[in-house]
Amino acid sequence: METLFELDPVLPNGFSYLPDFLSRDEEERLLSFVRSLPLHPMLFQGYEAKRKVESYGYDYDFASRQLRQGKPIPKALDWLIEKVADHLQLSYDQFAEVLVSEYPPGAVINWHRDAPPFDIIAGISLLQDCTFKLRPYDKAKQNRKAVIKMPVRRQSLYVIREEARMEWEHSISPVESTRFSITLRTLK
Ligand SMILES: O=C(O)CCC(=O)C(=O)O
Repeated sequence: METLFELDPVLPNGFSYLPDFLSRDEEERLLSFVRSLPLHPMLFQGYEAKRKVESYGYDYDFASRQLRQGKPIPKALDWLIEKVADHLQLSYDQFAEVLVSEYPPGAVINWHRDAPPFDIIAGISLLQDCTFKLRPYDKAKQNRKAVIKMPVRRQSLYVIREEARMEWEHSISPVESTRFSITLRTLK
């Protein structure tokens, strides 16, 4: 049975959530930057998703399953990377990939675990809240109904690592109006 935790979800180990990670001014600053980027539709296994993306630092190619060197990480994001690194007691340099995503109304991200080369994932939400879902990763498809749903607010930070990274998968339900996210990833 699906479970909706509105206030105090029992989250998997390794998943953490910090609402109000950004101030309204910081969010505005990031929004003007991401809106200026030439984002392109996400391609996955030959299909064009509704969401648009651009990756920096490294770029994981889902067709060849290879990590490629990507465009340089924009300097305009340095302060954000420093802020997340400070919060997680990591160094700036550990964040190897920055992915900017735009979810137009109705866009989703389907169930997945992140690509194998990546380790910690830190996600910052902009402009619009979303419903974030987690479920145990179960290749045998026995236990796929045990879904945790939680609201992830604009200006918040979530972090996925360890058990939540390896033994759980996540997805986002269709958004009602445009949402942007910036996800930072370390390498294994
Ligand atoms: O937009 C988000 O916060 C989720 C992004 C995500 O799951 C991904 O890029 O793999």
